[in-house]
Amino acid sequence: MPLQLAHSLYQRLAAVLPEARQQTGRPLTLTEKLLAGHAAPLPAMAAPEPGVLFLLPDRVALQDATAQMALLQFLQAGRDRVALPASIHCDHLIQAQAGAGPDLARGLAEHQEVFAFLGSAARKYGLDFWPPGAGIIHQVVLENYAFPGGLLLGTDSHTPNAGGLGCLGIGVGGADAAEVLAGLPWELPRPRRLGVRLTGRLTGWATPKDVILRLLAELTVRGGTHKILEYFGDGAASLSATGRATICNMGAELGATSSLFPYDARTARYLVATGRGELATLADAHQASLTADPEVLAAPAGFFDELLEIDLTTLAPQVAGPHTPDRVTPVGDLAAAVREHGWPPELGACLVGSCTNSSTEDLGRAASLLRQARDAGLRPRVPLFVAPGSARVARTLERDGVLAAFAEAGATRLAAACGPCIGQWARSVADPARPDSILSSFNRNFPGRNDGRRTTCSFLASPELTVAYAFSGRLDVDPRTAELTPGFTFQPPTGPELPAGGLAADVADAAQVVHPPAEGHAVVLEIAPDSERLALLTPFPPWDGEDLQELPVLLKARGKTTTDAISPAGPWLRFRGHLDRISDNLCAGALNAFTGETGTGTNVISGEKNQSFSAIARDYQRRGLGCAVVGDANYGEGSSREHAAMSPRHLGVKVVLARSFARIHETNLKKQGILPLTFADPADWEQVQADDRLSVLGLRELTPGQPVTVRLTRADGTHVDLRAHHGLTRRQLAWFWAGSALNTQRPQP
Ligand code: MIC
Ligand code: SF4
Repeated sequence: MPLQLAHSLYQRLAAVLPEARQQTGRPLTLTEKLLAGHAAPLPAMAAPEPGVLFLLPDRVALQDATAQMALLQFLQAGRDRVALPASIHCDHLIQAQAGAGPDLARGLAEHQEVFAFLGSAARKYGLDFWPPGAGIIHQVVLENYAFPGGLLLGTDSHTPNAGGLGCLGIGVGGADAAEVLAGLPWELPRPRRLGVRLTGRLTGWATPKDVILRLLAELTVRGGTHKILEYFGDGAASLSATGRATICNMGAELGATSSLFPYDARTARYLVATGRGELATLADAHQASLTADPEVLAAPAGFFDELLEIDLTTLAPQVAGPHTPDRVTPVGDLAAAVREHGWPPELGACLVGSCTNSSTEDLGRAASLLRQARDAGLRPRVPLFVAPGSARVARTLERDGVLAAFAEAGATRLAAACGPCIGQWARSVADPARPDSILSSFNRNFPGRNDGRRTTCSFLASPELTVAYAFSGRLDVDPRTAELTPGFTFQPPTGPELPAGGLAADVADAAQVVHPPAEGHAVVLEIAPDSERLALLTPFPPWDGEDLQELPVLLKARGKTTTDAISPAGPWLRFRGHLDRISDNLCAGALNAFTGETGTGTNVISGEKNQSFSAIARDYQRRGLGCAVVGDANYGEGSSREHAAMSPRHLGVKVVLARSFARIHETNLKKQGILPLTFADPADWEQVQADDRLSVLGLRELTPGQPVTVRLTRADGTHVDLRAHHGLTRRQLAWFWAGSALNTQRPQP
């Protein structure tokens, strides 16, 4: 299948690239080639719009926590089968507690209903199904589905992981996926091109994680918005395919649309190691289409909107955190930073795994440190956890004795799943009231994300450093240089790029993919009418044709408001298929600018204070009122979860007015029929007061590119008018009128 997809794509690239060069009048970057190779003929309903691309992806990947809503929306399109190859991966729902075996058994029993629904939908509509234990979506995609030059959409923000293989991976909300699965082209504002030239070689303790942490320090969590990062140069060529995947994966933390490495011998080596030698041979024959044109590589400045350069030789290992991935400190400065900021120096846990850093190379190199420590008679000072990225990685590492090194060190082996990375962690702590620090090789560290405690200081680093710190046990003791026992200091980690015998081919039965039958008509969709986990969707009502008038402000959020704050995960993942139930978590982690509280506010109609936002919104709804949310900068940063747009929509939020938005969240709001507006002058955020009523005027005249007026009516009846921007294209305007994007696709009765 991937071979066939690749074959037809390479033919298409050969046909369209000369034309694309002619159109632009210059040589092409790799990003431009892949966008041109996937351009859709314009859909009949939309004339060309400046700056908007319509693309035909090659594949779609869904993970269990987002697949439920994506499929519930797909059902509404009334199709018999998905229109393109797609897969479902069960990885987010397994909670880490006692270790892989018991955790998987418990998870299977606890979420049986959801897995049965997803499995039946996969068989009925023609998707591959990867059961719990098979691995984390992005690792399984890298091993099986990603191919050089491909375009892959995934209902998860770390889908760009596939860029490690030269495959353009883009994270989307479930509504986007549902449309693409129903055969529609996918719409993307034309991204800006950010070139990153890598020179030199990584040395000592520096790893690919440090490349992306360096970029996070420089660009921040907003710096990649609406950009595709394209890496090249001899430094890029020196990195392994899985190391490249780490860098592309965490491009999501920059807010980037995607990240991409060119196809070369190292990509081929990974394809061969994962049993796809034929694909490598095919890609070799088309290498010119799968890398930037030589003129671009020779003089990149003229071909990218922005260009950065990193000399890998100068990179030192770094640690990010707490609370945000762009707060980056070189390890050498960490002890001083810990003292200066008063972060808890004691580490409560060290965790290796997640979709970012759980390859055979990562865990093999980390294990080299475990062996050094063992030989010196050392034991980790803090609980150490290890989660291989997939069953296949786990099997390979078992074969090669790597997991034995972790076991010898007393590490708890977790299932090949997301686990503590998404708050699926029954963490036992001696004193829950006492904040501590944890260190992981994950990609996100927002407050409350890992163990549900907002006070835990979560730090991120490479798997190698994470393991080394387990032996110093403290953030203020540099494990690279400290004498951890008389006469012993660590030597830098070492390990093979790929296992000598390739990745193990035979995976235990339970962790194998289930391919769908050729025909799914007779398959019954498993969804109980009285389920508390799954509920069929009722379409959102269309716009009533009126301006939004005098809406109470449900929340004015101050500071970083991630999707983890708008729709927390952890225990709430239970209700990802039940819109009404999950809406009880609405904005439970958002900081209320009026009161300084987190997750609660004042009902301005009844005057009741300290109410949860869901209770307030439900009360306004009972009174027949809608409401508005006011957000700060980069509102909706973090994940692709569309629950952060669907829950507000379900509870009556009509408009979100923010200083700026993260890309996926803004699209999710549009898709679900909420109006996302940005202040023309970001300083106007300050103007919004607790008892203001917010109106949006002139909605009938809403036009792409034209500003709108937001009126704040004060308690004393006076008003202030502000200018705001909406980013709706013509096609997206139709979503707003219809009440949601899906309403425009629904078969009419
Ligand atoms: C995440 O890392 O935040 C998640 C959980 O993988 C999300 C998807 C989700 O919320 O289900 C993401 O990154 O898109
Ligand atoms: Fe899973 Fe964490 Fe990766 Fe999200 S970031 S897909 S929760 S491992």
